[in-house]
Amino acid sequence: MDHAADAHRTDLMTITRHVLNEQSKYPESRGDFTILLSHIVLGCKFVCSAVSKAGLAKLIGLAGETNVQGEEQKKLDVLSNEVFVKALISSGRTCILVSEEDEEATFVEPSKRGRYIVVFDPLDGSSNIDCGVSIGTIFGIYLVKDKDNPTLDDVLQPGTNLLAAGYCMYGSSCTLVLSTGSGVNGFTLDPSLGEFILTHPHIKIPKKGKIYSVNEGNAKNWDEQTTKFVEKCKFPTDGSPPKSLRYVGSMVADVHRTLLYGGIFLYPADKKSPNGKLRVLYEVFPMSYLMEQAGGQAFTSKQRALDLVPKKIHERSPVFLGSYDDVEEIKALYAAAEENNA
Ligand code: FDP
Repeated sequence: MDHAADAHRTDLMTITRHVLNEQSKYPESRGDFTILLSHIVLGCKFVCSAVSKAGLAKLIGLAGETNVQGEEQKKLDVLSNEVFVKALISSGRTCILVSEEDEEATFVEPSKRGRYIVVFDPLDGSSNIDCGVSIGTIFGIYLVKDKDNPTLDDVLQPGTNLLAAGYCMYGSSCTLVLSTGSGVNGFTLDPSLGEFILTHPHIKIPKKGKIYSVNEGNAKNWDEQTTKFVEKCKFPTDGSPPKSLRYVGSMVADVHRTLLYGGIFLYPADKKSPNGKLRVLYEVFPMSYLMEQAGGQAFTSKQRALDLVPKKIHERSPVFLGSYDDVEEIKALYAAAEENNA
């Protein structure tokens, strides 16, 4: 028996303990962020449980509604959204919520208002629900300027203003990855304890990866730079071996693998979708923030992704994110094209 390992295991770093430790570095902190996070964690635990029981509980199936992006909403999306909205409002720490499922931002009534803005996609990767493939929740947290007078402008901030971001992946295990601005940590839900335990401290993305992740079915509509980049992944000209292709079609799963193994995830613009598919506030920003915090990069084809200033809450943007060197390559292709056009 490995007593040393067991002894180690008796000192469990739960996500709450971790955030409290972080908070203690700021003496002026009043614990509001820890309270907010515990409500997000509650939402994640609920969704995790609902996802794992979905087949049994016959939760799968259309709810008969269509969301703002014109996609059919599944019951689990509806349920997850309701749970997160209620958990966030009841935390008493939020003032504006932006959810992928709701057309308008939710302004929390004054009696329940706090300082934080939460942007989130309660259940991302919905096309994978019915077949039981990994899906996830993505969230980003901002501070409001004036709690007594919150406006939509408070939400339309660049990603560089994020205070924290994370995602929870409902896969073979339930993993919550979080950054509060000083690195990235991963926590795995121990179902017997009902607690997220720190299992992936200080995640650093490899500087260069061996995997690219993209929906190649869209290739005929890509621009020249994306086409060239993917061609180089398959037929490298520098003597390196070709990269492997992995694409789940759930952003959380594809980004999680990219974060741990390295490589690049891309959802570029194409002729049919000139702004790409992914939403700036609750997909591109949180994932770009995590990538940068882990030592990687995120690029839109024009600029650093976190520098975008969205004009609408459901705005979309192309994105290339992952290992530093891999993103550097696609940046170079766009820079060269710009030079040629100048
Ligand atoms: P989904 O449509 O299944 O909800 O933005 C949502 C998203 O999934 C992402 O999770 C995923 O990365 C992407 O769309 C997949 O899009 P494609 O099916 O066009 O590849």
